Amino acid sequence: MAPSYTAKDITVLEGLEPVRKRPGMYIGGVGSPGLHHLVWEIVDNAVDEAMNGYASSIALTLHADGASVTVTDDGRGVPVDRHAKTKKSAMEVIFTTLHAGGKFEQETYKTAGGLHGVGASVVNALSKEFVATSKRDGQQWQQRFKRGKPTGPVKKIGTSRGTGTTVLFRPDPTIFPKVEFDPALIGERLEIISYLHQGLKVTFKDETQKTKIVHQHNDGLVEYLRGLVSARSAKVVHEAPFAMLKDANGSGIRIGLVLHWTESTEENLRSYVNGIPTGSGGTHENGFRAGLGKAVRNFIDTHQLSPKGVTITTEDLREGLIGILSVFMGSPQFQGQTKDRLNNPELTAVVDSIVRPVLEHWLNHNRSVAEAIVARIILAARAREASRAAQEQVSRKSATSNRLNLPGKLSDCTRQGATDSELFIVEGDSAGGSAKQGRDRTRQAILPLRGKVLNVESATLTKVLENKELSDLVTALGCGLGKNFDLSRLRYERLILLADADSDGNHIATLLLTFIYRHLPQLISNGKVFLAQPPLYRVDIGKETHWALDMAQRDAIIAKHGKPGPGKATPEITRFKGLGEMMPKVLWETTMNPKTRRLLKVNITDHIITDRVINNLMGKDASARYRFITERADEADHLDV
Ligand code: TSJ
Repeated sequence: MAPSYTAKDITVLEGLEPVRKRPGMYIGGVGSPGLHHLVWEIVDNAVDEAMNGYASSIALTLHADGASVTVTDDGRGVPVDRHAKTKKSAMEVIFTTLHAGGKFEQETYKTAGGLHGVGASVVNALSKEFVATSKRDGQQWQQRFKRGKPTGPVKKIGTSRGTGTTVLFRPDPTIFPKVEFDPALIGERLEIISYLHQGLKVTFKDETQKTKIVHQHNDGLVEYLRGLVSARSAKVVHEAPFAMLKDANGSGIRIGLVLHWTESTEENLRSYVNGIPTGSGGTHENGFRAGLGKAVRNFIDTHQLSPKGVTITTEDLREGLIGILSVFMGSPQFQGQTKDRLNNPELTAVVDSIVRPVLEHWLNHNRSVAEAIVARIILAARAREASRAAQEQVSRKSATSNRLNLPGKLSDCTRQGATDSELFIVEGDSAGGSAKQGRDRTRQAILPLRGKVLNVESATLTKVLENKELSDLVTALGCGLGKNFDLSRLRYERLILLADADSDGNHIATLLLTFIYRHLPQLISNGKVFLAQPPLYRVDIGKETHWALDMAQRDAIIAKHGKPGPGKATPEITRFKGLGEMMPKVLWETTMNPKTRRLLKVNITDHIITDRVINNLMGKDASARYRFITERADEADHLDV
């Protein structure tokens, strides 16, 4: 039978059923990123109201159950008036109508509804409870929904003084396997929003931890940049940063850019489009780079500052440069696997043509600053020439699969290829010996560390590579580092740090994690780095020895044994002294055997916060640092290997 479509069918198609059927198409998946996508969607709607000039304050409450969120703004309040024909209120239409095609179903997508959002109706569809409240014209209006369906009409629930919108939602556990919001992730995002939208008051009330934070930055990007610069504790090349906030005439595009050159050897540029991080860059970043290059080169040429004997590359211009680029525009198109690269071709020329003259003007009107920056750039060019040899040597070593070039103290695994293989970094000789004997030699390699690991926080890359322990580690990993990093050459599937559970062990693990975080961050972001969990207690009962990972296990062992009495020995508890005292077999059973061990996966959510914390902690109390890093480690109990 031929299908006959009626108006009723079309309504169904525009309803929210497709969202519940295929949530992944709209929010990218039903795991943690998808779950948090719901929060970003609602927050973005409130931020839009502020961007349009109607709201000055937004607030998010994460409720004590960790599974529901309320977002409020002091804007105009969503409209509630009834549509003459449909008899439905505007509020109901907003929250029950699907606005656009799914965000993740096309390679590129255009925005609809909010600035980048899939629409609040998607959040409604995926929530087992959704309550919208609008304060306007002196009244308070409210409508409730379950799984996208209204449970009643919009109701007047009282009077109100101010205006604004409040949305409470509780994601549907039949859609999301785990409904548990991450306060750290939400807090970081809200903090960044407060910088990108200068002046906006952003409140985060976290009832799971009974905390409340208010962010408000009247100097927006400049304050954000100041935080990044001091977090890196890098010496600055000039005092006042470059700052620009400009509307591109007639295009509705607004560009914010702040720059500060430092003596650090790295470049650190963060970019955003409509407040969304663009970690993979894109056309706006390309435009910035082009504009920067032209402005600086023009300045160098005009004032005849060109150095003799070296050519300045575009990378030299940006060495030590810390910057933030924030673009607001009408219809951003995002591309790439994680949709974090801007793809609108027109943006390159727009950003270039705005940045170049403003930057050139700034350089010409701040001559001493400009000359300091140029000196920094020339230094970068000379240092690049000088350090190239050192770096090439290391990457040549690590690039080759020739085993003869591997460090002498590495006990490699016998099976070749990264699949299923693990590299254990073990501190100390005796522990290294136990690990070597206890391991599964086909797939577990051991690299003992004997010398002193360098505190890399303030060291240059060249200095880092002179450190034997670290250069051995880089060689064993095989993936190179810095500009020569190549994940596909990593020789192991996992890198596992195995250190004593005491303060010395913590210290070494911290230094190694800091090194990895600074110079091999891709290992962390790709989930390759783990901390082994050696037992904390040894329980001797008569002739038997048991090991416990924590107090609960220790107490369980004692309870199982029963009360000491005639013919029953008293359990003797010793706090674990060090890996060296463990027999290889015990080390295998408790710490290395994939079937019985417990690993912590190292997982760093956002770099601004982590940068700041690591810098604050380095050089102070080592155990505090270690606690910070491991508190941020995710449990990885059930690794199927
Ligand atoms: F995501 C969301 F839709 F649920 C949501 C929207 C959540 C939150 C916390 C706030 C908002 C929101 C929407 N805040 N402000 C608005 N504004 C409007 O929807 C609005 C208000 C007035 C008028 C008007 O023409 O009078 C038009 C609009 C679109």
